[in-house]
Amino acid sequence: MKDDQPDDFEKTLSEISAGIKKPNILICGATGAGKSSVVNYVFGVALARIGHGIPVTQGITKYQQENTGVVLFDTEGYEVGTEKISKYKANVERWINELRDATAKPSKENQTDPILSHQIHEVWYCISGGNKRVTDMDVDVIQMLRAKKLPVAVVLTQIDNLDAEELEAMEVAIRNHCQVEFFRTSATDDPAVKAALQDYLQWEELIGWAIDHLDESLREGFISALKGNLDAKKKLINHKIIPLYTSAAAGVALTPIPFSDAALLVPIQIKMSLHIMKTYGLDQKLRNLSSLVGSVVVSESGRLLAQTLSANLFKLIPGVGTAIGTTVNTAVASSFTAAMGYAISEICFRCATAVFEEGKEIEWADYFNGENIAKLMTEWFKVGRHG
Ligand SMILES: Nc1nc2c(ncn2[C@@H]2O[C@H](COP(=O)(O)OP(=O)(O)O)[C@@H](O)[C@H]2O)c(=O)[nH]1
Ligand SMILES: [Mg+2]
Repeated sequence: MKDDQPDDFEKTLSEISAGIKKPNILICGATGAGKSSVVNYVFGVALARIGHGIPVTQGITKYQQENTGVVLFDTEGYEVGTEKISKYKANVERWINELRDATAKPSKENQTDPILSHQIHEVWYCISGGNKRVTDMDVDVIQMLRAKKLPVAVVLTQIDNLDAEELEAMEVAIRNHCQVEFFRTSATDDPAVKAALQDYLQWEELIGWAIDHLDESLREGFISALKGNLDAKKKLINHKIIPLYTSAAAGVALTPIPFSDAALLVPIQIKMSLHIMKTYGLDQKLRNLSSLVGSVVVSESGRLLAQTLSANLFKLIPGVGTAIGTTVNTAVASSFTAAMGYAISEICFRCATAVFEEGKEIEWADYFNGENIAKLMTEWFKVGRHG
């Protein structure tokens, strides 16, 4: 392997990031409503860590990281009973109007993709259970946002501060006055409180709402930015990401290529593998992981192809045809790449489960190796592609 390859993997990873469109999410609510806690719970602490934000206008801070798939706009909020209350609504409204004007008149910096980069795609409006009430101000701001045709969800936060009756009263108030969907949450990390609230918490429903209200083109960014949610990530990988690369692989073999040229598929497989790894958030966990994953693909791809051939696995794929003896055709190229994608996704899923959900320290090379990839690829050829 050349010395400069690890840098190439980093570069590929940056290219992947650059190709992912990011939704802009506006986080509203009073000071202390729990906005930062919601963001940390859903996306992980790294995104909203103090000091990372850039003020975009008075009272609104933008949180964006190159390798994270969402852009968050955190509003400073308002303290109940101060003159900031009236300023808050005016501020947010003015800023949304300015964004829309900028979108309507493409300028130098937004000409590439004005619609996507210069508007708010959805609003999460936090109302704290700690305050035990929905204020006129909340209702007012929510109605203003709805009038602008923005998708708005109320995040009813800190429900651990409410008894059943108080919760019911707040829900009635939100239903009657806000007329938007709402989701009950608590960011408490007390296991006993969490267990007691289990039937009430709606984090998953909030995330489902958030995905449903984003344009298809923005969903990958959102899902990849989520903390955990490994099943949603796996689904995205299987249905959206791997197919991009199997098509690319098929394209390379439109005119069947000799087996000796199968290395032409390797760059596609490397990019696919890094894309999968990134979607599970593993790139943020370990910088060197990209070179490990990349170099395993580089060194194993040829051997995996030979093994797949000698085990007659391609025969299980319709459309492989008679050319199998000497050349890689589109069916071979795409099924081989799909099988590898499945294998890498399974391995990354297991790593992510161990690292993020079980808090384990793992030896990456125990997971990422030719033997594990081969085993899972065989599984794909035999059963996986049917499920
Ligand atoms: N009991 C409880 N406290 C919370 C919860 N979420 C946030 N808090 C606390 O409420 C305060 C304000 O939260 P923060 O997320 O900073 O609110 P922000 O000002 O809207 O960003 C902090 O002291 C948090 O620790 C929750 O779900 N339950
Ligand atoms: Mg905050």
